[in-house]
Amino acid sequence: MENVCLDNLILKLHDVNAVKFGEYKLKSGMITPIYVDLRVLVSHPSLMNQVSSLIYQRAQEEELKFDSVCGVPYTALPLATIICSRHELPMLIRRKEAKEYGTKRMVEGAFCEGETCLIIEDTVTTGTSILETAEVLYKEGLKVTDAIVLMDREQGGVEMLRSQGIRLHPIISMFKLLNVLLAAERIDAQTAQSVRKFILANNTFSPKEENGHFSPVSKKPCKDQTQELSYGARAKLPNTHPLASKLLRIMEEKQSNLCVSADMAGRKELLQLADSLGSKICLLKTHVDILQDYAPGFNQALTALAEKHNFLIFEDRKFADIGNTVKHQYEGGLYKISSWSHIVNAHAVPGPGVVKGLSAVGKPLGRGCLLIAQMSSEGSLATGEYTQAALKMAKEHSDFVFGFICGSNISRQPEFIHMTPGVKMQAGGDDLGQQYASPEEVICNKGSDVIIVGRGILGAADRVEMAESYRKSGWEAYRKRLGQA
Ligand code: 5BU
Repeated sequence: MENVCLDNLILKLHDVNAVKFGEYKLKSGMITPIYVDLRVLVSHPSLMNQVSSLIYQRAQEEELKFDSVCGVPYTALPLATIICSRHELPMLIRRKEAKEYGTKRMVEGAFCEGETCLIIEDTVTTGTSILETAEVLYKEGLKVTDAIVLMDREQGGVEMLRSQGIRLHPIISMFKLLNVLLAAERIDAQTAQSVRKFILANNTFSPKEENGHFSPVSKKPCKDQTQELSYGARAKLPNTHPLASKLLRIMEEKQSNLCVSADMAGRKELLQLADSLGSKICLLKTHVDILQDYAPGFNQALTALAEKHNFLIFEDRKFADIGNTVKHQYEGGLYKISSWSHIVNAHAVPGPGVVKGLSAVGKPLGRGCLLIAQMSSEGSLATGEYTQAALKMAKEHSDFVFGFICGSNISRQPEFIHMTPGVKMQAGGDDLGQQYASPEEVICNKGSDVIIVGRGILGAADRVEMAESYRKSGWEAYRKRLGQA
């Protein structure tokens, strides 16, 4: 979506008083210094058209698959109408109250059980309006996997809906809106700052209250099984990165979606661990800079073990600098990471240059990269729009980026592999902000592909036995997701 186009829309929304600053009471009872009232849009046909186009464009960009469209009543109803009419898509209308007479249906329109409906909404604060609409649709046997919203107030709606199995795709976020209005001198810095403070202080969804992980325990039993491809089938897709294919094949062969995080200080101990757990894992994750006795021979020894036990090596280096610097950090220095680590990861924060720099070194060697789209630690800033930007960056560099570090399946593209750290049989966390979820939750409910386990295994009296239990739970959760268990 073009930035200029969005900036222009934001200014127009301000022109027509759809965005107001002052003191307003929301549906939830919260007093807010900014009010977004998109009901006025109906009086501005060109704006209605522009917004409808952006919503449809977003559905296309995300490659969403759906059979019908439903606008949350009332403001989004005419938007859905325009989209459906213009693109000849079937529309559904959700009734607010059941009819007193006749069919008593809560959803009007023709549909079949099992079909997927895309929800459209004008503004999201908590996400409950979308959830209410989804629940009405569920009762009729429909599925809801995605929703698109014009304006996300960034107060927890995305996270709340994700916890309920619905991906919310915002077009304008509150922070973006403030930046554009500030740059255009429509508001002063003090107003922008007070709204930002309000938004940050009033997040309506706290994952920690639920289970202290990236997002809370889903109340749904498991992801929709009909859309699931096996690891083996995903390995064969034409657009799957060769290294991702290799990893998916290893996972299928070894019946393991377990990555052990070998966070240890001694190289001998690390190599012993790799040898003893090698048969149970698809991936071994290292932090080479934790080693107190690193020596160049370590790389060869680890590579030999990876070959012996058929696992891949993932150096969790989290590159986060400009392209030119990461290129040198990846290739050179003491560790020469590119020479032995099949996979590395990078933060999206520097922009695409970080991927380009790493790719210049890694791609010719057949290496691959994961983008850190979310983190497991409490208070992580990698959420909402940032996660979406990481996703976009991955799609644009899929010749080198083949997946994500994330808390759940964020891309819906079976070519991408999703890996989740912060995994332990017992939920909870540590005293430095780590947050844990169980293998079942991560693989089955959240739809991630690989569990990354460190202390859950390293802290056990019998690491081999514990690794086997994690392998088993991760694999059972995957089979359950596929509908095979
Ligand atoms: P733990 O012992 O299972 O908590 O170790 C988790 C590992 O995963 C550890 O090496 C972290 O550096 C790594 N990690 C993480 O925990 N959370 C993240 O978001 C990312 C990496 Br990215």
